[in-house]
Amino acid sequence: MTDNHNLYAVLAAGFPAERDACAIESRDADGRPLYFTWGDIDRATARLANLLRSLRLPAGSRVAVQVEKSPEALLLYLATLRAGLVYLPLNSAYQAAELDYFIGNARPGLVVCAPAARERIAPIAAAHGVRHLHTLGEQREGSLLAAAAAHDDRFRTVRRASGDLAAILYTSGTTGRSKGAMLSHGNLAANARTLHHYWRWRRGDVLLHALPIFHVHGLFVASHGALLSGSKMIWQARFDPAAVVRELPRATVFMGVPTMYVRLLDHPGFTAECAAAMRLFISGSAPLLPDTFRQFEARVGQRILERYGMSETVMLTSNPYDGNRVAGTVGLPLPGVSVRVVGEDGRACGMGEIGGIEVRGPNVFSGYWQMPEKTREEFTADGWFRTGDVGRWDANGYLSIVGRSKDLIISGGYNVYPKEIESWLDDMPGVFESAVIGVPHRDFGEAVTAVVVPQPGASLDEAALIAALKQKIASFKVPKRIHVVPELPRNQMGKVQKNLLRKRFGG
Ligand code: MLC
Ligand code: AMP
Repeated sequence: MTDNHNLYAVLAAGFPAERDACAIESRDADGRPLYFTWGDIDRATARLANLLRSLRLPAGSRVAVQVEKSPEALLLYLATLRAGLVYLPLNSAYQAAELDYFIGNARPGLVVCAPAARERIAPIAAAHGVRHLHTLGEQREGSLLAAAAAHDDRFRTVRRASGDLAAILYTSGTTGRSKGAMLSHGNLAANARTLHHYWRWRRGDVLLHALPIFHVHGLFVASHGALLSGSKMIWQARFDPAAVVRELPRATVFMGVPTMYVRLLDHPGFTAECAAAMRLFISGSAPLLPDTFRQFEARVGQRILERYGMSETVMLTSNPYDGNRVAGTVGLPLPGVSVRVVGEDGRACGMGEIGGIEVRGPNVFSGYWQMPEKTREEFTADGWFRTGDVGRWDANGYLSIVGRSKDLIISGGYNVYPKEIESWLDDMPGVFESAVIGVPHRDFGEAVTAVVVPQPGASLDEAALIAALKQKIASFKVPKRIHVVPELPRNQMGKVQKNLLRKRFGG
């Protein structure tokens, strides 16, 4: 046990004594294996942390990172923790306008981007007064590692208090722009320790890591689990069902979003035999359809463990490790996490009643970056965080998520905020107004779909609108279909009736 609350120190306490054992196994561009030992993690993060220290950034400075997934990207995250700075991961699909907002809002001291994006990002960073810019490519290229190589490979991990900020994760609200959820070293450590026990992480586990590392799921839940238990990760830069099937016989734990399970089940090589060494498949970030749960059990002979969480809170509930894993539920509150379901009258709901899910615990974030009012709005007077999800308890105390009070679409595990897409569409020439909805989709769970009304006399072309949006925003946010209609259905209050649009265009 360490008395330094720096999350890196907490994780490193779990590293094995055999420093030459493999911690991360990945592949280079030609498919040749690359191995990183626990000693390599210590030395590489020390070099990077020394480089960060040499920049003399003020305490609490943000390090904004938009790079493709690589072992070095994970090392940069760990080094940022080690140096006592604040990590700010950005989805690699974000485009200039999106980056301009995040960088302008967070005002990082350092931006790290892909070498190919340097020209595009440098002016944005400069416009917001960012003093330092480095590049990091998928194959170790770029200025960051070159600069770090000149630094000492020993570093005393900076002391941090439990409440000190470790990371900011941007997540959108129902109105307005994205908000940066501020997570402390203590928030992340509490959740990592809880999941370590709850999911029975053990030495000798092998995590097959195929998730992106710019969101909670891949960066925290998956990586922290393996690091804290001193377990090896097989690192895949992107999710490819064939590559997962190839490596699964050597793995014991896999985490994925429901889309990944749907795609694995579509792969003929995904069989009980190839999963024979696996002890745990975990799903989260979006609802796992009971049908997928059942197909998976029939094929593999194991039940997927579904859990529930969010950027502001990390993990909240989980189906049990040993007990019954129930399709269509997200299980029980994790130890130390309090969850209540609250009706419109403000009273706690009993079994079977539907209400808003509110949570409290050491894992819950302290607020949104520089948005005290938004923070106040999302917490109740007695300190519970309103998740914006709507749920129901069953007779055994399992929680089901039955909807969302926030207008949010979850597509393949990525959140898309209709309001944001509507404002981009409304700015397009010839568009009078728009409504964006999620419709059921076999692969992505929900597909972003837009319904637009042309300005009088204008004619709109679906393909041209989609192509124009792709120039502006991350392509996972771009509607898969855009329907042109003469007018949007409205209720007496003038509010667009999205339920009618979902009925009409959801089929
Ligand atoms: C990719 N595309 C998507 C998409 N992902 N479209 C809608 N929804 C998505 N999720 C689009 C691309 O824009 C591109 O469009 C085309 O599909 C192919 O892109 P790709 O990069 O080849 O896609 P692919 O690798 O197949 O990605 C699918 C995926 C990925 C499921 C592997 O979406 C993914 O990794 N999802 C996981 C997200 C995640 O980690 N969420 C955790 C959030 S944390 P085009 O038109 O350009 O060809 C959280 C808290 C919690 O929610 O509880 O965990
Ligand atoms: P994010 O803001 O990206 O962290 O996404 C968090 C949201 O994902 C939650 O508020 C839920 O709406 C959703 N979510 C996460 N896990 C699950 C799950 N197992 N089932 C249903 N929704 C989930």
